[in-house]
Amino acid sequence: MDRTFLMVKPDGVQRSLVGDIIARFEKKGLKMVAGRFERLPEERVMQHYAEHVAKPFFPGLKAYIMSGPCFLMVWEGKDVVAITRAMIGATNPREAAPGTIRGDFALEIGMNVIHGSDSDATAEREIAIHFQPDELAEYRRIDEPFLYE
Ligand code: DAT
Ligand code: MG
Repeated sequence: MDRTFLMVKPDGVQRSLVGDIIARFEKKGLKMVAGRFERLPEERVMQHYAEHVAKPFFPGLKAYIMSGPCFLMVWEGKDVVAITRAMIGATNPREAAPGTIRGDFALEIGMNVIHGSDSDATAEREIAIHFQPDELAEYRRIDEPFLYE
């Protein structure tokens, strides 16, 4: 089954949005297979945002992402990367469509509530940065026969 790495950022945690965000993915039919509440160490922030370290916004992004605990998750489902990116919405919450997480819950690009992997390759890389293989649970959702045809 396809997997992705999702992370509620410190603003989402501070604003008590973790439950609402998890509920959206659960109700969609996706399956959470790992979760951890954690303030990210600098080393993993640098690995996670390797593609952005040289950009002008990176110092602000790093300070923000380390400013408080995040909620880190791995989710499974068919086409889970594309589905969750669509549910998360555009990077800039001002441009994110209503009904998306960023469209409904945020105003600023520098505090956009949630991270989601943008491809299968990125997902594999990000899951490996943040989780050990034995932290991913294997189980069936009891409603799977009514989710997949
Ligand atoms: P996404 O999180 O939608 O995958 P991204 O990978 O391009 O977006 O950027 C990672 C994060 O960096 C993004 O969620 C918010 C921040 N960011 C991106 N572009 C920015 C900008 N122009 N100014 C401030 N922060 C930015
Ligand atoms: Mg990205």
